[in-house]
This record gives sequence, structure tokens and C-alpha cells, in this order.
Amino acid sequence: MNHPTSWVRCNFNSVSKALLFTVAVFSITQSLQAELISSVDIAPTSTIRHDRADALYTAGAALFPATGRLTWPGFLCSGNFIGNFGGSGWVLTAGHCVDDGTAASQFDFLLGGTNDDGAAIFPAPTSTNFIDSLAKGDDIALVRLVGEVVGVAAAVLNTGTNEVGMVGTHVGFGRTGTGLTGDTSGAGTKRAAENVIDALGNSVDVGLADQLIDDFDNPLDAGDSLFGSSAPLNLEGLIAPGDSGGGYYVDFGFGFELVGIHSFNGAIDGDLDSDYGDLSGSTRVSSFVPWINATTSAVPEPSSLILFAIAGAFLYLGRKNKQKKSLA
Ligand SMILES: [Ca+2]
Ligand SMILES: [Ca+2]
Ligand SMILES: [Ca+2]
Repeated sequence: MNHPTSWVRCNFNSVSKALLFTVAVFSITQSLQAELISSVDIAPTSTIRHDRADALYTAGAALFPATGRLTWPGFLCSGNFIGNFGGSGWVLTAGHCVDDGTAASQFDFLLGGTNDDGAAIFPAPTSTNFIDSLAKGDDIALVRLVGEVVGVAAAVLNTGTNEVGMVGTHVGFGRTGTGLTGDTSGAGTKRAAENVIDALGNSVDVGLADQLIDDFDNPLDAGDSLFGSSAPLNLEGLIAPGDSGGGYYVDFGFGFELVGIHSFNGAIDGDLDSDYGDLSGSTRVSSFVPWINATTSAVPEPSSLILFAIAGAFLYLGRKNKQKKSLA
């Protein structure tokens, strides 16, 4: 049974809202910034329904080949291949995954069984640090890889603005557990979990613009619903640490499109463990498509430049030879 509107409002009065926002900030700095790679194991990822087989969630991940694993010394996030431009593959991830000063070359993107290093990092233009990214809803960044990605279809960017109410799929390499236990196991394995995009952050008093918000509904307790319906989807789940930067996908009828980049968890039970009743926020991709297109198209084609330089050298040598011949 859905909560009456007044219940939702009651739980987001000024006191509760302050608590939720504080917890949401805490979740980014403490719970979803990235996953310490020391805790990585072979366990599956993201929290799942307690009454569903985990194999259903791990099998679903195969439908989303563009989402890969982004690691750097000591940490793990997720990222999404969005295409080859200027002779390089490009990865769309969360800003807080790449803003700790680590050099681009220290990042490693694993996709389709192939690793590649980062070549350059491009934070959202308005992002100055992690907390700013949360407050502004621009927790998003691009990583240009050294080489092109081969043999993997790129994620399609969503450009529309009708995400709310749609069924989405979270894809990432985060920690796992069930809705009853919370995220109790380490990150490192790819999985996919469904949820309904309930609202934009700034429309439900979570306080964030350009964020897609959802909750982890409990099949045993309708009271755990924070937004929208209290009925969980068949493979309902919530993102957890390590899923940061991963993809939130929606099929609007033309195949899956990337609508969100996993950003943070929130909780009103005081425990940021992605159990039933917790919530998550993803940065809204459609708001950043102009920046993504401008950034990926601004890089010159190195192969073209090299060809031009070689052609120029031949031309110069040819003239020089001609001159020598004419002098001779
Ligand atoms: Ca839900
Ligand atoms: Ca709900
Ligand atoms: Ca919790």
C-alpha cells in the first residue's frame, strides 16, 4: 500500500529533511565515494531483494556491455563507455571517483576483458570538489582513455527529460548484500538491478538538482517506501559503494539509454548500508549532453595530425629534391 502524500510530507519536514540531507552528504563522503579495493572479492554486487536468486541480477548485467570497472590504486568505481572520439575511448563516470588528484594515467578501465589506462580527466565545468558536486547535482566526469575501445557497443546517451516514472536498471561493480542485511560483501563483480525512477532530487526535498532519485522498496514492509509505489520490482535493488560512476539505464522503447550516473546513497534509518528503505541518487545525464558532446569533440584527431605532418614532410622533401635537381 502506498503511503499517503501527507506521510511523505511529514517525513520531509524541516527536521527530517535536515537529517536526510546530512545523511546524504555523509553517504558520499563515507559510504559511496568509492570502494576500497582491499575489500574486493568474488562476491556479487549491489544490494538485492532477499527473496530473489542473485544469479538473476548477475545475469542481467550482460545486457549492459558498456559499463565497465574503473580502478585506481586502492579504490574501485564503475564507468560507462560512451564512444570513440579523436582516436580514444571515452568513459562517463562520477566526478567524485576522479577528483582526488590521482593522475589520469593511474586509472584503469576494464571493459570486455580489456584494460586501458586513462589519458585525461574532464570534470564537469561547474564542479570544484566533491561536496560542491553533490550540492549542484553535477557529480559527473569524463575520462579519455589512451586508446580506442574495440568490440564493445557504446552506451547511448539519453537526451530527453521524461525519466521520472520509468523503470530503470542500475549497472555497476559495487558491494552487495540483501535488502534485509544491507551491503555486507565486497565489490568487484558486475550486476544489474531494477528500480523505478521516482523523482528529481529537487522535487522531493532531497535538495539536489539534476538528480534521479529512487528507493529500495521492501516486499515485507510497505512502510519502507520513501517515494512512489511501495511495491518492489521483480529484481528491485539499490546501488552500493563501488557502484559510483556506474550507469542507470532506461529503455524508452528504442533500446537502453544511459539516463543517470550513480552518485550517492541516502538513508533515514541512520545506517547507510543500502538496505530496504534507503535511497539513491544518480546524476541526470540529459542535463550534461551538451557538455559531453563539446568535450569529446574538442580533442583533435591525433592520427590525422600525424598523417598531415608526414604528408607535409614528404611535400617539403619533395620540394627540396626538386630544388636540388634544378640546381644540379
Ligand atoms: Ca523503488
Ligand atoms: Ca517506493
Ligand atoms: Ca539503511
